[in-house]
Amino acid sequence: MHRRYVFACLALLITLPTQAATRFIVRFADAASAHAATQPDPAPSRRKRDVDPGQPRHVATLATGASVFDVDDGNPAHFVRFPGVVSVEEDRLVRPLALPDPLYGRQWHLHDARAGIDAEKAWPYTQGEGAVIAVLDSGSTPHPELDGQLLPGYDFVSDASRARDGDGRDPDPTDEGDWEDPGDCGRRTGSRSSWHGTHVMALAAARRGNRLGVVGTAPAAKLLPVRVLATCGGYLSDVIDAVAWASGGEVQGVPPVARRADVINLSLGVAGSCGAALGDAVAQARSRGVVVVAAAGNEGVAASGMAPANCAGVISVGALDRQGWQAWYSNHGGGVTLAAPGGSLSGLRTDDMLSAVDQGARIRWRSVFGYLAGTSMAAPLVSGVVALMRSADPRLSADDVTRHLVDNARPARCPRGCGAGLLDAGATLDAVVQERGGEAL
Ligand SMILES: [Ca+2]
Ligand SMILES: [Ca+2]
Repeated sequence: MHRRYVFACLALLITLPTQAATRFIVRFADAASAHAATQPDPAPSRRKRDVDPGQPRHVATLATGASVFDVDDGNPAHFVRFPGVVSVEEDRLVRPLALPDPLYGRQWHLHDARAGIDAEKAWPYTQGEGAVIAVLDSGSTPHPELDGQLLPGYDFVSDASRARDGDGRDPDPTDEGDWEDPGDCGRRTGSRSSWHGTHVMALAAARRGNRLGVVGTAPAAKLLPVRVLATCGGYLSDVIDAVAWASGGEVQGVPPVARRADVINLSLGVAGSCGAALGDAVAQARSRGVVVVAAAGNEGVAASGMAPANCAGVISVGALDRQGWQAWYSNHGGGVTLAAPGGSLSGLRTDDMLSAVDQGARIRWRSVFGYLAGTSMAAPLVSGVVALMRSADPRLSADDVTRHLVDNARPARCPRGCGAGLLDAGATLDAVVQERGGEAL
């Protein structure tokens, strides 16, 4: 199954016909012969073309002086009519040599015709080159899918008692595990470490073509890992400072970010109003041109009651299931900007979202892949598409980004409301490129 998808994707990247060869590269003995062969027929005759389908048509002259011709019936014998021909060879199709990512076929959220975001239509334009996605989350783990993807991030967890790295803020955003023992955080039962930040980051920008695992929505974008969540969550004050820092603002005691993010992903939330301080941080980020994306929440209630999804100017993302319908757990209503695949959470894991995680139940053990579901998984798909958009047109404002995402979303079955519907990477990138003027990247 996945092989078929991978090949479909390669065909898109190449966008050349694969049937019988009709193009030839021809070398001539001298410039005069080449010139004679590549000049158009001074008296083109429709009747002549009718009886001579093999008339080579000049396509291009190459830097080496050789010429490229199209021949309708693919027969190189037609070149005998040209004087001074030295060699005729087929213009062969060259393919990318990277091997496919073996788990790509299971990433229905990227390519399923009904429930996916149609990423394969967006990738020929760009895979996110030059764009930066800040992921404010539990931090990153060493994982081959993130090798070369991570910019120097920061640990904004100020409370050493829950940070598990023995201190407050520091330049190492590594996830130390967020497992809970029974009784922690006021909960009776314990839980395993989630490696939530790694999963979210790989959904946004896992490496593509590395013969390993999964593919991110914007696989050539860079990730800025910012740790704000630890055991029992994280303080809003740390999130506020992290939004400021990732968007290029000054934060006391923290060196400025080397490259400000194009988009900030917030797969986190708390019930209640946005609040003035968080609202200020979001407004300042947007004033610097940074797009802020937040998960709408998993409580099955109105998204308008969940911060930061309800902060003014934030793109609030609801979740759809494997069938492309509103996920049962997703927050909903007028507070949702649009929706993206988040997994069914039905017990059938393959209907959830596959991404990179660590296998450790408490501390890091080894890099693996695993399924999670939630609006936390939907948001990074939107953030990834924002990176594609910014890569295609860095001049897009935060409002332009929202408008394109909304205008190009697909209708989704959301009886309780999921904003504009299903995120559509292909249609959105089509629109961005068209508005840019259609010039090549
Ligand atoms: Ca620390
Ligand atoms: Ca990969």
